[in-house]
Amino acid sequence: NITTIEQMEADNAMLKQNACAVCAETYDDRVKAQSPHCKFGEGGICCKNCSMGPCRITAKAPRGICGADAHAIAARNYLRSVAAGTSSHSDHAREILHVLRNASPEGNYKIRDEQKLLSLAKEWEVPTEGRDIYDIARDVADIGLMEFGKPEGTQRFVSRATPERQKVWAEQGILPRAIDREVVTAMHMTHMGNTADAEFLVRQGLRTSIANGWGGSMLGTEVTDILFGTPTVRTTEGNLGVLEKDMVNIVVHGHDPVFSEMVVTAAEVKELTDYAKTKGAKGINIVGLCCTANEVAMRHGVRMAGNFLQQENAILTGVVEMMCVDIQCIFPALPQLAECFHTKFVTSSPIARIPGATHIEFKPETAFQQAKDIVKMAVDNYQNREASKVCIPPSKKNAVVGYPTEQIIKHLDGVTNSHVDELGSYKPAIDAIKAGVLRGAVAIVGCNNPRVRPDYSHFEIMKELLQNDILIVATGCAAQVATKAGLLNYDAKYYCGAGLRRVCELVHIPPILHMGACVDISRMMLLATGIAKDWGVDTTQIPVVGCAPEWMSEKAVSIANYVVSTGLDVYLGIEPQVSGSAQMMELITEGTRKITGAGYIINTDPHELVKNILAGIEAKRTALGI
Ligand code: BF8
Ligand code: SF4
Repeated sequence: NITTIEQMEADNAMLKQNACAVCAETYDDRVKAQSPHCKFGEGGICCKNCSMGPCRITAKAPRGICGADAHAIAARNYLRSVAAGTSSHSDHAREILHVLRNASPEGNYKIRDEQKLLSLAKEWEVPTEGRDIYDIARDVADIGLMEFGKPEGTQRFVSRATPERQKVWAEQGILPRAIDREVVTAMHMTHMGNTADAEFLVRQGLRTSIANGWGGSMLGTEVTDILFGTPTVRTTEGNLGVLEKDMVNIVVHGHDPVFSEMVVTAAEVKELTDYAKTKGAKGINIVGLCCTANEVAMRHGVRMAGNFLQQENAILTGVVEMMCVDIQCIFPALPQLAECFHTKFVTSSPIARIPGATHIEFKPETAFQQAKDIVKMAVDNYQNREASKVCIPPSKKNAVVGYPTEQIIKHLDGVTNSHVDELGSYKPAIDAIKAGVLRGAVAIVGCNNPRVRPDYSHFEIMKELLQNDILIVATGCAAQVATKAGLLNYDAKYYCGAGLRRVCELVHIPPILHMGACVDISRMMLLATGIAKDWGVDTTQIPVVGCAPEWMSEKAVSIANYVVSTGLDVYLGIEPQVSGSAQMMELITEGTRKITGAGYIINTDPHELVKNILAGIEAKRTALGI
């Protein structure tokens, strides 16, 4: 029994009424106000990189004042998106590396996965013998931080890719140097008067993106696991129904677990839960939104209130005592909306300051005390809730989450005949693909987006792929669509084709594996790489592809580029903003194939996109002779 898209939309409509009742504006009002969208922006052919402009390309004016044409302008804008996306994931990782560097047994942050730290230390040749774990952590953090600005060499994690991939990157001149170097080079290349040849801008986009996927994001994932524990399989719930009528509800929203982990810990302090009871509440209910939800669900089973386009809806329930946010994907509209209710809106990072918010700058040295103060503030706000404004949609679903590569391998080991086969390999999955029981796998990732019917594309694509015996791995807001639908369940096997169902039963997994937040798409790159290595081929040969049905952010542009760089095709349900240049459309769909062996396939109709995906997977199978 899955929640249909119509049910989800009925919940939204109910909350919209709540918004109207308090005269609050929501994103759909602003979509109307912004429609129709600017055609120049949509096509990527508006340039304001210098003050001779802005210049817009038309049939009458095919060049900007400096002479840049549509191709140069669209490519420069596109590369700037990749640079911004790479910066976001990488700066997030850098913050966490600083926390690791200062971790101590007496401090607020400790090391929860020593094994993972030791294996990274080994990979980076940091001495471990007889050393204190925190000294090792400091050395590892220092090396990690050097990945951002080292004067020579390439990203260390590149050595984790298949040998064929490393060769491609080297031969094509897209091996990423220091992370900051690639971002700065991208900004430099796009400054007025530099590169105007679209192909070279696209190449730098690939290189900058690898500095994300095989640099910043991978560092972020590794260090988050070291500090907060590598996720394990656990059960939780998702959708707005996880908000509780008689509890103090705190929503943690954003991406950086350094903040949310501490809030989750503080909410468990007895003194505070007792305090909540003195205020008439049954307890404290922490729930997550966006990627923060994925992070805390995978490590603590904290329930997930929803994805990107539900951030306003959470406040519209009227039962959120506090929404506290860290970085990325936070609507600047939220403080104003919170004012229509009793909700306190708290920002915590200098990276994301929003007018109207209460700003409490979160510092690792004082983190626990600050988190306790924040939770207390929420508890104190419980008495201000207005009964007449309360409206919680009942919808919620059980979800099984927490499948990093370590857990996938563990499950596969469970079905391996350990007398004959080696443990710790993807071989059972490869055998199932070779036998055709599984046709392949698709990584479904990314946001939801009001440019299309929100969540619908995800939902349709997921259902159809499952029916066609395609295993799905999911992260980010896409994973939360699966959660809301009820597809992250063992029972979801009933929506699968016979082959996939058998695999789910044998390995004891749901047909959609929740691999985490968007930084954790790095885990997906390691998964594809592990499969390719155990198969004895390159990543570009295996029947595994990426799909972002409703992507919206610059992070997503960077991700799509590094997935393509890794040799995996990316199926997009939203068109990148380069359509004003035929050359750019050709470069992103076909041109990159000559560089990395992969490219985009774009189709805004989800049913057509599924057909494209299935054809792509079958073509890979045929090429492999299976
Ligand atoms: O990094 S999927 S809306 S929350 S950008 Fe944002 Fe998109 Fe959601 Fe996470 Ni990813
Ligand atoms: Fe116009 Fe060229 Fe300046 Fe862009 S860089 S605004 S195209 S003159």
